[in-house]
Amino acid sequence: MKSTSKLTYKILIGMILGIALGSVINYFSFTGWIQEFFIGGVIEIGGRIFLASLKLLVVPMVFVSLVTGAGSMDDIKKLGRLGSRTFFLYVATTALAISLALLCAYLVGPGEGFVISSPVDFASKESPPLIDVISNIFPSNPIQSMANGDMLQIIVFALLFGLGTSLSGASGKRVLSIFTDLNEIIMKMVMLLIELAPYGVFCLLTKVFASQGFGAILPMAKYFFVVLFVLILHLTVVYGSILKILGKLNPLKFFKKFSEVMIFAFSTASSNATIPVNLEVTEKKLGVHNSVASFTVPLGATINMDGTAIMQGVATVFVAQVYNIDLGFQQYMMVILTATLASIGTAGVPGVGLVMLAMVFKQVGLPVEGIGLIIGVDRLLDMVRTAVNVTGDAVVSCVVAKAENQLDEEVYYS
Ligand code: DAS
Repeated sequence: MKSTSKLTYKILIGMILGIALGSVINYFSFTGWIQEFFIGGVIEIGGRIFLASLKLLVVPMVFVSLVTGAGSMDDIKKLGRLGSRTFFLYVATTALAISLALLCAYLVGPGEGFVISSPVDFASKESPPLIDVISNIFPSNPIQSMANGDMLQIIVFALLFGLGTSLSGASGKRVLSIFTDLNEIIMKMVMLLIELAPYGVFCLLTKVFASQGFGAILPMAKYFFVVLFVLILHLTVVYGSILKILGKLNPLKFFKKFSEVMIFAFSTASSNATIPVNLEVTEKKLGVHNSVASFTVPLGATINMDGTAIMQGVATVFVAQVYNIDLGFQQYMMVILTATLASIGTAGVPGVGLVMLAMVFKQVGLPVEGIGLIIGVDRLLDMVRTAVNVTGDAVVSCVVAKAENQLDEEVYYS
């Protein structure tokens, strides 16, 4: 455990050095070899290798841990109960997040008095219609789903495969023991890769702050800080209350142990890339049994995006105010529904929140090019909201595991 907190400090140092160096490079707008060789070469390569090393583990880890988890479930009714509890909590926290965001944005008015210099055109990517998202959840070709990294399809196939082993007597038990050993091996690979984290986080943050700096925030300060405020409010008050009230667990213990996962999510801006670290910490440090975490964490990375919903709530009010569009109560309700459902069908990768936002704006008749106004500060907000997204996944995992008596409180409080 000591080495882990030492690693957390090393990751924090990597983070602080990356932000500081990137901001200095941006402030003095260095060019020449610093941009070409250092940022464009060393930093770019370091960041890409770190991200790729995390992503390479996602599909094998999700598949193996889910088969192991589902296979150890001898009671299909239990899986049904676990699935419905998890899905309900994920949808409820996302709806609460966006409602909180709409309320705070409505009270503060981030878009009031904002003069549009020149609306930036935003080529919105088409989001898949919801009917396709739901029907496509059942994979027609599981190998292709794994090759494409389609998380919902991988989850469904792994659950079916795991249930198949639990219903296959002795032969199923033999297959399950192989997957259990594979799971251990993959967890060890995660531990090895986590050692790279301080360097990877340094590279990723140097690159972001060298290009973005803090300058991009100024014209959008009101919008930026309203989103940041609601993100922090949801992270501390909502998740703290859920842990305390629903899980009867100490929130401070949770945040202390989960901080390293939040730093990962912040530096990668990808819930998917953070799955291996989230699984490792949720199981090994928060005491959530594999049969729960292997299901709730990958599922959450895909369908649970409270941080993203918060950005969408504030962005909706901001753009409506900038363009002097008066959205009625019904349209705000439609925003809540659309954003909550939109988060179900999209994977946790950088920038996906903006793609979903186009879907929300279309639904309520807001000009999609309004998204072009917020792109400048979106990368920094994406990093923070991804940290909130993955925290929501782990909070629900702890609460559901506690309700299923699958949480080892000795580990949680160790
Ligand atoms: N970066 C996304 C994620 O990985 C969140 C977003 O784009 O809003 O969760």
